[in-house]
Amino acid sequence: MCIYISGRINYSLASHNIIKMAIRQSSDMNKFKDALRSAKKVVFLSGAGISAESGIPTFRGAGGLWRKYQASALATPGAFRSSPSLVWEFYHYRREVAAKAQPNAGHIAIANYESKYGTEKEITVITQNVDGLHARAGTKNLIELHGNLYKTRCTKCKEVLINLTNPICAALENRGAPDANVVGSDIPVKELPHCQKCSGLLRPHIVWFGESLDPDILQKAEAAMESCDVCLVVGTSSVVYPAAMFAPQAAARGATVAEFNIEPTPATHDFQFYFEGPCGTTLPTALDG
Ligand code: BV8
Ligand code: ZN
Repeated sequence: MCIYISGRINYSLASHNIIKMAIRQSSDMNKFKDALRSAKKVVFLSGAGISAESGIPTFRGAGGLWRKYQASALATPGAFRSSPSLVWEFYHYRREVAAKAQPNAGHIAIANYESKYGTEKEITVITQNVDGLHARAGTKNLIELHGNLYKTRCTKCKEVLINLTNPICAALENRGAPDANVVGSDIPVKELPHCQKCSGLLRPHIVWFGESLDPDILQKAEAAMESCDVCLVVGTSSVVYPAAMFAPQAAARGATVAEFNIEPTPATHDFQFYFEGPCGTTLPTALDG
């Protein structure tokens, strides 16, 4: 059976699958483990996929919707300006989901690897996730690129605080239901979380789309990426910048990069190693010494 693609190039479906299979085949795990054993500086770069097996929906997977919204449509300053109530319901829901979730074998394998080799190697975990599961698994040297669900920032005095209370304010009690048939969000602004110091409206201390990352955090992450020998890219679709640039740049300067994902990503061809499968299974194998 032939398929025609633009430019009237046609190739058999069979060869199409062979090409895909070639990309999709997992790499030689023993070869990767040799490279990891001799590494002095190791970086883990994680995305939503590492928390998928903890029951936290990823952005682009089936669970990427809350009510009728794409998560990325709510994670913007514009959404917060136009409906702080809706955005707070969204984050309240995610705080509740993450609080009930447990770190999975992938998070734990990374934390155990750090405690076992952290004295002889420089090990850094850079995460795009805001769910706090790496820290709860025991990871110490952690860079949270995009903030954390359990931190708030005052929109007036900019104070950043850790806030673990659930619900974060009385008005959010029993709110945040993800069902598509829940319409609207009408919590008056005065009942949303406010700053104890200056009574300014609080927002999640999270980097939204269109917002710059904290320069110090970005600098720390870039320094780790520029000097690592081995980088393990775990559970990320590699489509959100600047995080999506990090691993391809490391591979381009000669670092050994291994991708752990359930499917290839736009960056897979940049990397020497690709291990297909849930990272709760593949990471413990890769990190067991
Ligand atoms: C910036 C916090 C400079 C929020 C996040 C137009 C205007 C402004 C900016 C832009 C623009 N166009 C492009 C940009 C840049 C933009 C961007 O990259 N957009 C993309 C969509 C093209 N970036 C930004 O805005 C960044 N800031 O550029 O500042 C600037 C400033 C002003 C103007 C211009 C530039 C800020 C980006 C940070 C946004 N905040 N998170 C929140 O969480 O609520 S990003 C958020 O999405 C995540 O943190 C993560 O980074 C990203 C999601 O990606 P993933 O984590 O990879 O998750 P995803 O679901 O996509 O993929 C999951 C993967 O796991 C899949 O590959 C799947 O196969 C795999 N998987 C699933 N299960 C498993 C698994 N793998 C292994 N095991 C499993 N079990
Ligand atoms: Zn304040």
